[in-house]
Amino acid sequence: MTISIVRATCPHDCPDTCAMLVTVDDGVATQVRGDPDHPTTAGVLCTKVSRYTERTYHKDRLLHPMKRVGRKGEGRFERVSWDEALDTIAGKLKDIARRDPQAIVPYSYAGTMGLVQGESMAARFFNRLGASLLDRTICASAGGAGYKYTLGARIGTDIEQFQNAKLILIWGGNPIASNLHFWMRAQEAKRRGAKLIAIDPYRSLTAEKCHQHIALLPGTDAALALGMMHVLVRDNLLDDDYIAQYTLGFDALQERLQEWTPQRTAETCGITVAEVEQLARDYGMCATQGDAVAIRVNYGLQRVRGGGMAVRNICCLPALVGAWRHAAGGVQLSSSDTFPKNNAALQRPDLMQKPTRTINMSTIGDELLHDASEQFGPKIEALIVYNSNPVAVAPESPKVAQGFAREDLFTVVLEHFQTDTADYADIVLPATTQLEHVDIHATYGHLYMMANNAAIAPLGEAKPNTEIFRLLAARMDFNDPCFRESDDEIAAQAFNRNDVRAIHFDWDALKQRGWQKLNAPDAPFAHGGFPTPSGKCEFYCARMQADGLDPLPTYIPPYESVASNPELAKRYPLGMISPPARNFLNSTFVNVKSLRDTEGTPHLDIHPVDAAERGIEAGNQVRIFNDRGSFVATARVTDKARKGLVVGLSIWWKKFATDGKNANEVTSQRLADMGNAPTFYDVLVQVEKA
Ligand SMILES: Nc1nc2c(c(=O)[nH]1)N[C@H]1C(S)=C(S)[C@@H](COP(=O)(O)OP(=O)(O)OC[C@H]3O[C@@H](n4cnc5c(=O)[nH]c(N)nc54)[C@H](O)[C@@H]3O)O[C@H]1N2
Ligand SMILES: Nc1nc2c(c(=O)[nH]1)N[C@H]1C(S)=C(S)[C@@H](COP(=O)(O)OP(=O)(O)OC[C@H]3O[C@@H](n4cnc5c(=O)[nH]c(N)nc54)[C@H](O)[C@@H]3O)O[C@H]1N2
Ligand code: SF4
Ligand SMILES: [Mo]
Repeated sequence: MTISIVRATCPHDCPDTCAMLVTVDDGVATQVRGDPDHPTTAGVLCTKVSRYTERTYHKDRLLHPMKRVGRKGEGRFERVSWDEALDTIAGKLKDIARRDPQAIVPYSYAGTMGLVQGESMAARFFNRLGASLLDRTICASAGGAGYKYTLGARIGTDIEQFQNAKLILIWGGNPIASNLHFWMRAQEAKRRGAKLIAIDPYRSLTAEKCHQHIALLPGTDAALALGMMHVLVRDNLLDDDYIAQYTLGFDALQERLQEWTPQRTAETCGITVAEVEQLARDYGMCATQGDAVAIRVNYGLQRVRGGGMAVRNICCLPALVGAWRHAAGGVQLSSSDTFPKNNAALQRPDLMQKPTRTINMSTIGDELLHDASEQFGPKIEALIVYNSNPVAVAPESPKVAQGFAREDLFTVVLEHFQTDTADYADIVLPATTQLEHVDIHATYGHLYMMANNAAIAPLGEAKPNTEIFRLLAARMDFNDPCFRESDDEIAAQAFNRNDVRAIHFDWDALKQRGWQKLNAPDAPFAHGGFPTPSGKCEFYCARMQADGLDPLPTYIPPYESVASNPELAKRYPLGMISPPARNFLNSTFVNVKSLRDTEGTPHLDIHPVDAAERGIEAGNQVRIFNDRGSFVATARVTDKARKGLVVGLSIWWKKFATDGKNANEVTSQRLADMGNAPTFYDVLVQVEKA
């Protein structure tokens, strides 16, 4: 018997990217726990990932390649050999590529956040093939764009500083569920006397535990930030010196803010004037007294039409009050641009022989149903899906499913499990999990480079994504030496050592140690130095103007809300949001029984008044519908959802849901103001007893 401890990294799409210690007993992983020495993990994993071995050794793991024998979507498959599977795929891709390789589309997201099992060998393969590019917009691109226009890059307050803040705004996020290790820091700040304010239309687990909860209408955050700025200027709660030295366009901003009186703000946001006034004064007073004020803004608020602008407006606040002067002040949406990733080496865009079109993953339903045209290019003939479950997670699912069901579409899915998407595949290929392969990680919530060692041998015939694309590359006669690189060789190139932040990066050492902090300053913008074209925080942004946007902070109302679309609201009077459930990670873990049992069945939180108007009682099955589709859930009558809003925690696999459908039946493919991003929480519905 040999027991060993292997250093690993949680691969999931979560800002925390925890350091894990895997106990391996005679080749079997028996336990996964958080590394007590890693400063942000602090020995704690969330419930989901503490069950990682349950997921890895799950009886339903895909263990060998399969080909479809039933109808698309039916889920009937038959085992084939790797040779047969790969020969079939290579034959088909060669045939399509002879006509036009752009008819082949990769579809992937962050099922694993690893830089190796994500976009390395896969990207090289598709670049060399000349396939369509994929615009990976499904999560964060609206907010990311708004953040970058204003501050220059996704760089923000270090999570390791938040415990020193005196006021923390938790804005559009539910960290108890989705950013646990930030919540641990916020709790510490609270113990040290900080005030926590949640800004969220829903009384989430987190909002419940903050000192104050401001339940604004979904999609109105941009207005709230404008109203706050109005009060800060009106009451002179400003850091004049910081504004003069490190910001651009203050006069124009001041002009714009005149119209955003607390009265108008309160009406737009569906809150009281006192809430607007007090929030702004708390923020401004705390900062001008010299204490650290920090904003943890999350992606929940940017899944609406004006989502990019909302994040942009919020990003203007810290500069106005000089919050960046403190290491514990400022704002954090994502830390990802602090990592100097070497995408040129990982992804080899130079292998692309000519420019190709880009397909937006957030409108995959429409894209799959598009015919060939001058403007669109060739009809999509093949889709290679890895690290994603689009049939469950992409908006307007009825169209997505219709697209995937096309008989003339060739679909390959690399997966751990027979997901809703895998049910539509022609060929399913078994992929390894994080315990079975090597990887290296950047993160979007802290500043450590993270290594993942393989703890156990691949289960069954599973192979890492990289190996699958290596084998396909060989069959396609792609001869560049990069197609023969090992996973370790790829990982060793992940960060750019010429960049001072990764100056200490050494893959062999990182594998041994597990993690290492980037060489980045504690307070990134204490003395300005914003990576914008002007070098300043841009209240006025010329790039936005060039991109056809308002160069100043403004409010863009939702596509679908009672105020912005009263005609539609006559038929569909309730807003609906579908944020993450605590025990799932997007659609991952829905098939792990212990976690699914904790979530119960798909449910819909509805306010007592809205429920009574519809004769709905707690526990009733209800149908949620609009012109796009419908799904069934169990009603929970609760004032956690504000009146006029229903909340369905997500993302259920359709096949585990009550009627084989989930919240994406009713979400739309309309895009946000920036980043070609989806608008999952910009939805009107009606609800009735099923
Ligand atoms: N357990 C768990 N953790 C996760 C995930 C998961 O599925 N489960 N998903 C991961 C992923 S992919 C991401 S992108 C991240 C972050 O994912 P986020 O989308 O930021 O999710 P949450 O942190 O749950 O925060 C969403 C909160 O925003 C609120 N919200 C919705 N609309 C609005 C609005 O218009 N304005 C405001 N102010 N609030 C609004 C919701 O009610 C909810 O409480 O979480 C990651 N972590
Ligand atoms: N209604 C609604 N829809 C949403 C959201 C919402 O809040 N509401 N959130 C959106 C957001 S923020 C996001 S990020 C997307 C997430 O959407 P996705 O990125 O599709 O995330 P998951 O649903 O977790 O699916 C990831 C899949 O990758 C697989 N996988 C994991 N590791 C590997 C690997 O190493 N190799 C291979 N081949 N496969 C692997 C997992 O088994 C899993 O099935 O969903 C979006 N959709
Ligand atoms: S999902 Fe997030 S909190 Fe849970 S172990 Fe992974 S990184 Fe940590
Ligand atoms: Mo996401």
